[in-house]
Amino acid sequence: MKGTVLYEVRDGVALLTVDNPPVNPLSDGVRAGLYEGLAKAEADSSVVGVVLTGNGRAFIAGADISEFGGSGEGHGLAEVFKKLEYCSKPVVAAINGLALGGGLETALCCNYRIASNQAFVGLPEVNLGLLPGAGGTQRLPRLVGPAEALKIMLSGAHVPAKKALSLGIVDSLSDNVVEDSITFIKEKAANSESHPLVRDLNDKVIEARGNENILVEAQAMTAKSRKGQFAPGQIIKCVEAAINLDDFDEGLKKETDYFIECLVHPQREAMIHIFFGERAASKVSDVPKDTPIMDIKKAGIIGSGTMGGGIAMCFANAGIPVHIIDQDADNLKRGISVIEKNYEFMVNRGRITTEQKDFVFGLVTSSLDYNDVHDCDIVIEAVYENLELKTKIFKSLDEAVKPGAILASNTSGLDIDSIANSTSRPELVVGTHFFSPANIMKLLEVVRGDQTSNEALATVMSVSKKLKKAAVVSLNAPGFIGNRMFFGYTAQANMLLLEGALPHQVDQAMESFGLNMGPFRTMDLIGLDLGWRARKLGGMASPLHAKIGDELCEQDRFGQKNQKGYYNYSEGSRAPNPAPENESIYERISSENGFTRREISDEEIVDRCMLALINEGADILSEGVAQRAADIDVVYINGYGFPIWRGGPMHHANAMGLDVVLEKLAKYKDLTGSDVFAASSLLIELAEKGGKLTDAPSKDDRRERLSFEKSSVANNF
Ligand code: 3H9
Repeated sequence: MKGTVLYEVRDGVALLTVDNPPVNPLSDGVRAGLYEGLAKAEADSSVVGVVLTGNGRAFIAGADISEFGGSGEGHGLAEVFKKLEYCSKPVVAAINGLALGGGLETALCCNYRIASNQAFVGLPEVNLGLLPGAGGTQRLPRLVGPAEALKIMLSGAHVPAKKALSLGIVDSLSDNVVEDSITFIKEKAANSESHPLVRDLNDKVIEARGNENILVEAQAMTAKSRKGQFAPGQIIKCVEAAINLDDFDEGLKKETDYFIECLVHPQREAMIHIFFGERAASKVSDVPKDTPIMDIKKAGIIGSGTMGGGIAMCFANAGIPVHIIDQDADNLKRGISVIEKNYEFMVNRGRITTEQKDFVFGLVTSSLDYNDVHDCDIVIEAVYENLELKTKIFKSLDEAVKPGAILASNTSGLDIDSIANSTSRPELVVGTHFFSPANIMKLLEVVRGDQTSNEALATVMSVSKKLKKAAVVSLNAPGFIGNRMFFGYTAQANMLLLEGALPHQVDQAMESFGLNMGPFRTMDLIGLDLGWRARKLGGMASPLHAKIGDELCEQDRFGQKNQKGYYNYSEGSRAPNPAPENESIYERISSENGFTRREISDEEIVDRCMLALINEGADILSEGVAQRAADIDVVYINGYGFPIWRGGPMHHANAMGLDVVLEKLAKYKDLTGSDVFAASSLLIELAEKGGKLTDAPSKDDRRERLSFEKSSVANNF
């Protein structure tokens, strides 16, 4: 059994402390401990009341997520909550830290709730494709009103203690939560005959009856932010039941039915795969757990452009002082003012207070001299992609920055080993590929060079957690993980265009599949001219898939940057408008390259774009560039707008079945004759065993097997 509940009697009060490190989920041992602890307190006539708290930083972080999909042994949560709610002695939840999901639901079954000033509460089940299935959807609306409860449940937000108090989720705050709760419950036991139960507080739900707006607004709130997700609609139906049903237990039954529908829905498995995947990605299989971590007290950034400024904000937001260097005074001034404007925007939107803005912006300093980053523990170079320039900068940094500090490059595809070899400390050089806008996008690809030390890697992984990034380690190989897959995906979209599909058809098909943005809108956003210019400079011919894009550039159509690319754009707007004038170009280039344009179905579009991702992902895995299949999914979801509810390309392949993936690859290889659809050997190997991509064997020899061929991704961007 996992976890336990410590029991002691202090001053006539039973103190039940949930002990299931690190965050006290309600595993089978905890459920048993709670049930038995409550029974013991009830049976002990010297006990007048019960205090329920948690050990360490959490009160209770929810149901044990690893148990979902299993058989669910021992006491069920409903049984434990019934025991708690109908305990013959008054119970106060002493919320010492995080009370999330089933954790907050536990507290809502107690008569009273006192929270520490540092606590957070919330019902984030929606992020796992679930709903609060242990009474949360029925009790929270009774405490805070249906509209507010819907906001909390549909956003999955962690509500800070002060706000929880103002909303009425907790009754009071304390700096000494356990001791104060003991005193409080003794006093209540002595002076009150009855003790409140949230289930009996009906005023707020009755008041909402007949007010259609509450549910309509909730639907509107999720239509965009949780597009394609199943659980939000289920949550709304639960709250509708809370509003309209007179009998609380009837509402609970509805909640259970809707919860089970979520539990068996494939989105739940996909989203929990990503929850554990993000946590697994932060662990590097061959870096021992006890590897020393360097203390990062100050960071330096080279370059004050969009990326440099965004990365600086990440450090400042994490409370780490950051110094920005630029060689050009005007650029630096502009860059710093962009950072200030970003923070002002956040204040205006109510995301941070003016005091918080002053604090974080106060952590950002700047100058023109490399020597001013000499005392930084990590320096991240964020200038434009040019190996020669980066190598030069690293030479200067190596001289200017104190020994022992990490030097990182924010490159999206250049060879980290070449950069590292220009310094006297290659073991301290690492790639940190942030995604734009760096202060918002969650993905961070951490590129491990040939000589990067375990300490440097472990330190960067640890600091990335402070920066609230989903960090994934990639070996130093062309395109790393994300851009290598993206290359194959956009190339496939371009092949579909050559064969007869139109950009808006491809985009609509992929957006209906769940992507935030279809490939042609994305290419217009990035700029069509990057690859075209690189090819021109290098005297290279356009590869087949780039023929149309290059021709558009020849006609001065570079994408959003000059308001015309695959689409047309109005001044100041990112909304794509049709570009019928391009159609004759598509027809001409198709015919020049021997294609007879044909009708292409949405199914073929989605299949071919997805297969390009899956097949490349399988190669990335078999080469050991990514440690595990879930890492690739974490990259794609956090950096490329892939829908979380599909669990990432690798999970999607597993869900389809690898035998089906192979059949489809064979079909499209026959149809197109393209090697893109020649199945990866790993897919064949795993399909033969009836396995999944998550079963891919680890590669011990992976670091020897790779070489960096700079040319292979240069063509795409
Ligand atoms: C629920 O409650 C359903 C009910 O309504 C109805 C039931 C009928 N279970 O994230 P961290 C592990 S659904 C199992 O690195 P942090 C995590 O995997 C649940 N394990 O720490 C990791 O393990 P490892 C609703 C869990 O400080 C370790 O704990 N609750 C759970 O950055 C440390 O986690 C949620 O959705 C769990 N519930 O963040 C909350 N939670 O060391 C989910 C964590 O082996 N959890 N672990 O990698 C979180 O959001 C974050 O973990 C938390 C701490 C904010 C708590």
